[in-house]
Amino acid sequence: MSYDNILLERPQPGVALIRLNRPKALNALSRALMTELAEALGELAADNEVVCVVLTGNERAFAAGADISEFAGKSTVDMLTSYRFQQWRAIKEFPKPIIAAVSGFCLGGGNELAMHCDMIVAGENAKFGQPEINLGIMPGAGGTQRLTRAVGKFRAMEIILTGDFVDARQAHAMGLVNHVVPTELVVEKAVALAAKVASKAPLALQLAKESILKAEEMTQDQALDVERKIFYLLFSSEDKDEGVSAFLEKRTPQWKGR
Ligand code: DAK
Repeated sequence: MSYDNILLERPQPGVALIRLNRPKALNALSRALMTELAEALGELAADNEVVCVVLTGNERAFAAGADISEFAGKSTVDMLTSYRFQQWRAIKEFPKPIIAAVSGFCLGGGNELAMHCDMIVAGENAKFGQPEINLGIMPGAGGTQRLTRAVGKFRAMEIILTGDFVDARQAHAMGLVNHVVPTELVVEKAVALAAKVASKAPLALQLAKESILKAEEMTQDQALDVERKIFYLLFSSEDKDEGVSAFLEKRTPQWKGR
């Protein structure tokens, strides 16, 4: 499939790289871009050659938020009837591990998009924020929830209520970011991390991701129950037999994703 607002690459075996590509608008998440992103994720979810995905922007911006020009003149009913929740659902429900490689501005819906990912690698020039308050609105794609869970109530309050940005080191100290690297190395680092992830058993990766996300959605008892059952489920996979045999035979496992 070909896209106008994103670029799709295969930098390593098992790894797909999506670059948001509206540089003149700091990768603002227009409806067209979000539609393409959702389509690309659908394509990658179904592709057995892809085990892990990296999502990035460019050096100046990961994404500066929703495209504000699309908000002009819109009413509540316009938003309710036309805003495409399913585009965000494709990201929320993407089954494979996805790593955000963030340089420059990562704001509003851009930060919410990064927080939909499973890990965040930041360049030293990254700036994270939820500046919706300056537009007279508030985060609407999970910012009040995911940011609060990531950094805690008091820090989330300050970021969302002031609209101030935090830099990469501050975001790392808060637990929003996995790694901070020189800006020019952010994609390289994220792809290397993705390649490491992609070398593991694909089914186990997907089910571990699903189980980790339950920690945010369920009580601990419920989530422990889900974890145990998912763990048992993997005992019917060929990769479990292969992983255990390879360990016992002191050789590298050959995963099938089955
Ligand atoms: N939308 C549209 N265009 C944008 C943009 C945005 N978010 N951010 C930047 N641009 C455009 C600028 O208009 C400018 O275009 P030209 O004038 O050159 O044509 C170009 O990008 C360069 O920007 P600046 O000239 O402003 O560059 P600066 O370096 O001076 O400033 C900045 C960079 C990032 C600080 C500034 O551009 C800025 O403050 N941008 C807006 C950031 C912002 O407020 N973001 C939050 C938007 S609200 C939902 C899903 C998503 C959302 C909500 C609900 N549901 C599923 C329900 C998300 C909402 C939001 O993100």
